[in-house]
Amino acid sequence: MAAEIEGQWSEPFELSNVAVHASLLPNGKVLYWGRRENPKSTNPATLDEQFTKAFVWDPASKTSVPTANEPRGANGNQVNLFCAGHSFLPDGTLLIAGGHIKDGRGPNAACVYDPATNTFHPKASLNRGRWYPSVLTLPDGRALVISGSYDESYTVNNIPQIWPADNGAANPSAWIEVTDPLNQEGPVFPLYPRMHISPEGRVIVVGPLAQTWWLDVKDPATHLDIKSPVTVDGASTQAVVGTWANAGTARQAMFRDYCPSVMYDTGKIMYIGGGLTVNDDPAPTNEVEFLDLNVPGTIPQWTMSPATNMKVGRRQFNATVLPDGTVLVTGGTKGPGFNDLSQPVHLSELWDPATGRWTDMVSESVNRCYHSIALLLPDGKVLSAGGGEYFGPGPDQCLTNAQLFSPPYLHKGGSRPTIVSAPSEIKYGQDFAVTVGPTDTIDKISWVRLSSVTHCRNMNQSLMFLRGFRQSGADLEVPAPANANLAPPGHYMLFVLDRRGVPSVARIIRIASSIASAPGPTDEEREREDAPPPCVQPSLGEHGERIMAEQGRPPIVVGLTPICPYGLGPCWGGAYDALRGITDIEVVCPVPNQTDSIAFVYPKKRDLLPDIDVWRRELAATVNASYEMRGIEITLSGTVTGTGGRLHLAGTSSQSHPLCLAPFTEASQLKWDIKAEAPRPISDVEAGAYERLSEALASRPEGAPVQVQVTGTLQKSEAGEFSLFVREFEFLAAGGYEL
Ligand SMILES: [Cu+2]
Repeated sequence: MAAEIEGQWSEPFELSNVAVHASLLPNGKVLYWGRRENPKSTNPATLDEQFTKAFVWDPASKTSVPTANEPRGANGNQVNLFCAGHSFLPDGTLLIAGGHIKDGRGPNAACVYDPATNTFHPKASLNRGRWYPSVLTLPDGRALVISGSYDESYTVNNIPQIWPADNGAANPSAWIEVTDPLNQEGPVFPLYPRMHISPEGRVIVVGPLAQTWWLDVKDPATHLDIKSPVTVDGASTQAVVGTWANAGTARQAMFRDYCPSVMYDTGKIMYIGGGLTVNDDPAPTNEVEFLDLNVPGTIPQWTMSPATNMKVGRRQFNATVLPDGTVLVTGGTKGPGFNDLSQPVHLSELWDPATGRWTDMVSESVNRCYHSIALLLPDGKVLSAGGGEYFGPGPDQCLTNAQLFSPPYLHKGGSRPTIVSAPSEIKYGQDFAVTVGPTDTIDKISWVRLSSVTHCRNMNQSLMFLRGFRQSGADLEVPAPANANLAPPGHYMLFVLDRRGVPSVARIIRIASSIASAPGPTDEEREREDAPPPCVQPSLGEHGERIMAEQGRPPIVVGLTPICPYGLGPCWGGAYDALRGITDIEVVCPVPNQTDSIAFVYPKKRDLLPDIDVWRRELAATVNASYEMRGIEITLSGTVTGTGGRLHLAGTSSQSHPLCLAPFTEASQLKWDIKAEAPRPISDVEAGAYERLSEALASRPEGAPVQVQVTGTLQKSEAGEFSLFVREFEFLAAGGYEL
């Protein structure tokens, strides 16, 4: 078929590394970096190198040059920016937060890349490390960083931060704390949250969680930061910034990870594919959900329909908004599991907002799955690159190549409209003059933010149309975006399109901000940076300890296996949300045990015998097949009796008849080794617990009840009978016979 209908891919060509991270710079070139210096190395130690070799690719010459220096943190140490988050600041520098020490353990470093000098510069350190954080540029030109994990248990850094603190503050280079969402009944956000700015200036978090959340940073009346008081150590009160609110809408396709969300027009968001579906063959979805934030006075609701679904379900893919407002998806895998390279999707699809339908584009020649990128270039083509660079695939799947997609609009014949002149900088709410080619009739003008993309997540992508322009001959009078909520300050591509939808080559234009970029730390500040700044709010780990102490009762332990290969820690946000949605559960400890892949919950009713079938169903209702519930361990108190050679537990409040007890075996072990995909070995003490209890019962004086607290795995037979596989027990003195 003709390229006019289905576009065209260039031949693959080589970059200087695997483009896991890529950003379109204000100079029209592309900054990119991978995981390590030699992506073809088979030495696993190289996966954790502690430096970054970044490159700048020039679309004109198709060549890459290294950056002039390598990034460092405020303490002067080199930093690996693999797994960082990044977004452009108003001055065109790229703010980069976090990175990689080990899988799960991000550094607390932050830096900027300055395209004018091709150099990295350190900025003040973050509160804790961040591996897989998201960064979003706010309407006031500051940057918000959320999530990312800080240790090898993948504990999420749940305290977001904003940089710089305040343009007028004494130490403008400092980060400030944003309210921990857990303090306002919010979630533990999963890694790389999907976020956008709404037309009225709020932050909206649309995924991967099903539930949508708002963050208000500024008071709309005063335009000052909202200060939320936080009680520290039960006594003094300090203020942190921002207020979280449940948006009152959830995506109907529920928890969907490793997929993109796109703001494809003012206040219009689409959340595309991802996650896994619930059926016998869990595969990523082809569903696409839409949220329109433009209707004032109503609570926006997600919608979806079979008519607007992609042809192919996929995850680990990219979505790129094109100058005509269409959205291109490229790459990904359609197989079950985290990143099934045996079922890659090479077909590209293009979504048209006018019809709501997807059209098949030509297929790319190579896999673009986990750790791939795609971004829009000023010439209207899309750069698709990368993939690989994690434990698992061989060097042949660590892809240093790239391909360029020319959308159908570049194959319509005739000439493209041209921008002859345009200002390099404009101001909010003011018209600006653009000169186009003498025969160009302009139908639309689009304003596309420069991409900054990694892990299916383009943190800096948005498109709006500059509507209401006037053309007189070759002269256009174009209204600038009315305010910074619609287009945060910084650099954008201006495209003019003719009636056929053919775009010009873009001009990159800056829209001014009232805020200047803050300077980096002074030498004196740098010396203090070895210790991260103290946090006002507790870490996730501290939260967990407090909740367990407050409860003062044994938790129910839930064995959960995530589909993601790194374990429960990095996939915890979705599980936490889903466990909170289970009817029987009152409280979920916000920290899981990464080592044994278990979570801790507290039921509404004491002595509850959870029905695991119900719990599994209710879990899947929120997170689809993203986690498997392996089993449940409970702790019950009661009287042990022996009938027919078997022990029973009686007298617990929730049971009408005694519960069968049984010996603990490896089959009933909940603790799970995710790497070995097997239960952890059980100890002799655990294996002998039932026997010891039985002996105790035999040795008791005639008629004396044995009061015990029993902990073990609960199993439900097909007939609906419960058994408890005794892992440990403790004698209770009260009311019974003390052994
Ligand atoms: Cu990664």
